[in-house]
Order: sequence, then C-alpha cells, then structure tokens
Amino acid sequence: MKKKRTVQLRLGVASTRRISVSAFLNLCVSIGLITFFVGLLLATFATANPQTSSRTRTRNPDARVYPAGITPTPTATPCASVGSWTEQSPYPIAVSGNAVASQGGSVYSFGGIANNVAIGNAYKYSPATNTWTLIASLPAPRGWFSAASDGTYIYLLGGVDQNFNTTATLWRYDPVSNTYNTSLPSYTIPTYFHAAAYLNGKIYRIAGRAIGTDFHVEVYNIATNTWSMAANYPFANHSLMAAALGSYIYAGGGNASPDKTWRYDPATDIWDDAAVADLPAGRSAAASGAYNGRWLLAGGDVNFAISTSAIAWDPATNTWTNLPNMVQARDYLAGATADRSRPGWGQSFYAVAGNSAPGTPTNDNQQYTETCATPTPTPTATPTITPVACFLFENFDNVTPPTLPPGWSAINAIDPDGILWQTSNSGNPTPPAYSPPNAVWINNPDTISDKYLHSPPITIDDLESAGLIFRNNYALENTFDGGVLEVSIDGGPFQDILAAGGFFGQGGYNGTISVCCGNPLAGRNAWTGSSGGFIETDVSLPFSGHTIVLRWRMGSDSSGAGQGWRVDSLMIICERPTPTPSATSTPMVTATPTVTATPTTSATPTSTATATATPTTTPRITPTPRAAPTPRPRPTSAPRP
Ligand SMILES: [Ca+2]
Ligand SMILES: [Ca+2]
Ligand SMILES: [Ca+2]
Repeated sequence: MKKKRTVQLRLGVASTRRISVSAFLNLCVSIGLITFFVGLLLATFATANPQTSSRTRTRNPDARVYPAGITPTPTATPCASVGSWTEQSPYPIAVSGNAVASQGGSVYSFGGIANNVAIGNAYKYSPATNTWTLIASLPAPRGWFSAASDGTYIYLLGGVDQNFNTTATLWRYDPVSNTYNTSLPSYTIPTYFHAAAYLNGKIYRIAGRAIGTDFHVEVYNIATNTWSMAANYPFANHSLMAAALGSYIYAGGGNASPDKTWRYDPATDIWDDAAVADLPAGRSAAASGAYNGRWLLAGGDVNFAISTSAIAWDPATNTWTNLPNMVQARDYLAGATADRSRPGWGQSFYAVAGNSAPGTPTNDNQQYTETCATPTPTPTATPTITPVACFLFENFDNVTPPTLPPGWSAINAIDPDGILWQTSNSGNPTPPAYSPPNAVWINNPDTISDKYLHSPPITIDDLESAGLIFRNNYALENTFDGGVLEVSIDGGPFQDILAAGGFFGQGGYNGTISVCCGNPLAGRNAWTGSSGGFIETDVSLPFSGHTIVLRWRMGSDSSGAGQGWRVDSLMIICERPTPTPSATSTPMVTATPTVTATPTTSATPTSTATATATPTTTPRITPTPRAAPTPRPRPTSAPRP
C-alpha cells in the first residue's frame, strides 16, 4: 500500500487580480484590434513578472527575469530570412567537450576540456539578458560527456574525469537550488563521446567511446531511478549526435559510418534506418538538438574537417536541408534550444564553445534564430494572414455553469464518478475564478480517474510562433494526483507539452506523480499539491504550421482526494514577423509598431497599457505557506460546487 504524507502544504493567500480580462475582451471585440490585445498581454507579462513565491519547485527562477524592454518582434527582417547565426555574449571560458542543456528559458553548460584537462566549471546563459552567470561547479571535473533535461532537472552522463579516466556517473543538477545530486545510480559501461537525450521520463545514453567503442544503449527511468538496456545501437560508434523529436529518439553521425542516422522507437525497442534519411555528408562531434520541430546539427567534423555547416532534418518530409553556415567552424561543441526572450516569442539554438582546431578550445556562443518559418515572402503573403487563426481567448465567463464554452469538450478516460471538466463559479479550491465569475474545474476523487478537457483546434500558421498563458489553481493530492498539459499536433496522438517541444516560462510542473497506486500519470512530471490560489502558467507553443488541440488532463490514484483543479483566463498569442516595407496599409502594418512599442512603455511602472487596462493597482500579495490538513475525502456527490 502507498505511504502518504498526512499534511499537505497549502498556500493560503490568493493572488490578486490586476486586470479585468473579461472587460478587456469586450474592448478587444468591439475595437477588433488583436494587436491591442497583444499589447495588454505584454503589460500583463510585465506586471506579473515581479511576482514571487515562497515555494521552491513551482517553476524555473528565470521565469521572472524577462525584461520588459526586450523587443519581441525582429526589426524589419523580411521573411526571406529563414535563419541566421550570430555571436552572442561569449562563454566565460574557452572550452570544448562541454555538456549543454536548456531548461526554463536558460542554457546551461557544464565542464569540458580546457588546457587539455577536464574541468568542473559550469555556467547559465539567460537569452533575455544575453548574460552568462556562474553556477555551482560540477561535483568533479568532467569532459566529453552529455547533458539532458527533463524540464525539472538536468542530468549529466559519464565522460572523462581530470585524469582522463572514463566514468559512468549520473549526476542530477537542480537549477532551482543550484545543487547536484550525486547519489543516482551509475550506468553500466563507462563512456565518453556518447550521445544522450531525454524522452518521456527516460534518459538515453547512446553508444560512445569506452574500452574500445560501445554500441550499447542504456536507459535511465527517472520514476524508478533505475537503468536498463535498450536495443543496441546498430553498430559501435562514438562522437555521434542525438535528439528527441515527438515520440522518438534520433541518433546518427559519429566516427563510424558517419553519414548513417537511425530512429529509435521506445514503443517497439527498434532502431530504424529508413525512418530518418541519412546525412548528406558524414558528420561527427557536432552540436545537436531539436529546433522548430526539426533535428538540427551544427558544426562538428564534416567529412573529417572542422566545419561551419549546419543542417536540419524535417520529419514531415524526411529530408535534410542546409541551413546558413555558422559564424565560426567548431567541433566538440554542444548546443540546446531555448526561448529568446519569453515563451511565445520564438526560440533560438545555442551552440556553445568547441574547438577551432584539435586541442584549441574557444568561448563562442553562436545563436541560430529563425525569424520566419516560411522562406517565400511574396508581397501577398502578409495580407492573407488571418489574425484569428492563431488567437484564442477564453475566460469561461460567457456560459452558465456547468456548461463548457463552444468548441470545448470534456471526456473521462477513466470515469469513476461521472464528473467531467465543467465551468464553476463557487467552491474549492478557492478562489473559484481568476476572472469572475467562472473558471473551468475538475474534481480530484479518492479513486483512480483520468479526466480530459480539450480545447478547440488552434491553427498556428507558418508565420507565427505562439505562446499560451493561463491561470492555474490546483489542490491535488500531493505527488499522488496531478494535472498535465498535453497537445495533439495535426490530429496526432496527445503527448505531454514538453515532449512535444513546448517550454514552460513560469508556473510549470512542480512534481512527479508516484508510480505506486494506479495513477494514469504515474512517473510523469505534473502539477501536484497546492498552488495556493491562481498562479500564472506560461507555455511556448513552437508548432508553427500546425493545428493543435490542447488537453488539460487530471489523473488520480486509488485513494486520497484533493479539492480539484481550476483553469481560467486562457490566452494564446502569436508573434508575427514585421512585414516588409513594400507591404501596403494592411492592418498588420499599422498594428506592428504598437506591438513593439508596448514592451518599452510597460517597462516603467506607469505604463499606459497597464493604466488603461487595470482599474486597480493593488500589488500582488506574496503567498505565505502554511501547513493545513489534507482535505478530507469528499463524497462523490459533493464536489461540484
Ligand atoms: Ca537513416
Ligand atoms: Ca473566468
Ligand atoms: Ca489520490
């Protein structure tokens, strides 16, 4: 039987509503200016950012550092500019063979080889401020190793130590506490020059250099804290690259058959050659990651020479495309994708450090950014954008509870009580709504359940990157019951928003659901415990060119109830490229300057946007944690308020 804590932390003070969203929706509708709405959202971001919380694991601390002065829209960049590389603030030290991962909008780089020895230095890069900051050093020096993030922690795998002894250590870095957990189990075969990736609760260590060259694939299950073997990589290989996209791990390149690529399917435990086209040229020791839905490889050794070349593989067409060349040719570097400024404003890929020649490390920080996913900027392209395509606002206030708004639907995959997601204007958890009177709500029964809330389809066209903001009030049995956000892309199966490539800017998952007692979300990161009233959750939606359906999913286990989960004041906004100067007076042309101007004004406390939209200036109250008894299990007939 499961052992449960009897006391659940409950945060008692609700955040204070600052903007009347419903009133503003009416304004938006009457004026018909989406861009004005976007301006309000920027003001909302700016005013919400100073929020602090005493809880320790609700979201990444970087979520609040986005400066309001960042201009989200690139200045007059024509859409023909598919992507470009620029040097950003240099890495603090010259290094190669470092391990890089991103989490919560920051890029983290660990260790590496400097002066021909492995080092322990580690740094965090914040794209919003273009600055590197020192973080806690590795527990011991490491080089030629790999990092992967599960959205909560960064896992560091193997590599060589200061004596070039090969290790199999698994360390877990916690960005919130800036500490390392060194008590996780090591994997079996010590390696360096391996590849690593995170997918669906598991970390993969793929091949690498060992005593000889290794072909094993070891899988760390985060929930069970155990390693197991997956199907072997098709041949022994090292200095190869990997990335997770969708439901698969992709790996390829390396020192052996350097043009070969493979797709690993965890469901079948099979490495598939044909599922991913082989590389146009042999490549090894490159930076690798998922970017804008594709597998990006940057630099490395191409045909055995240090290269500036960058390529991307598109799963939709199973083809590799040449990207613009990097600024500097580097190998034995590493990279990761992170938000440029804040969720929804697009992402960049960062290729950090690397060698300019054998044994010659550098401190480059090369940023690849695609400002426009469509390479053909015909003059008619801009006017044909339909502004409503990537726009969703829902405050759940224009219906009578328990009715859902049009386009929204609820279903229980495991239904012990017949209670579906529904609108609600009273009851627990309190407050009942962020924008009164209604929020959407689901109960947390004391038995196994799996309850879905589906959004209407949202089309994010090729010229946009999208972000989701919603208000999130959950009181779910801590670590045993929880909620997740999932997405279906173009009618495909639902997957966790993080697995699909989304990122939380703030208010992300705060725990892992226990595997003990039948919760359908067992082992997954989720919202669990109590948010202490409504918090803000921001999610980037890097699904340009796709139609998505969002799913809020509550899963509960076999005993122990909670008050439930509320979602309110939900908005999806999109970044649009600045039109070319030749574009005539379409609404977009006049609208864009408003968008770019708003962040600047909102940087000051007396922002006009804030003043217009906010009738009250009550400062947000920092919640104070206090212990309260776990809510008593309620009869199933009672939960609907
Ligand atoms: Ca292949
Ligand atoms: Ca509402
Ligand atoms: Ca439970």
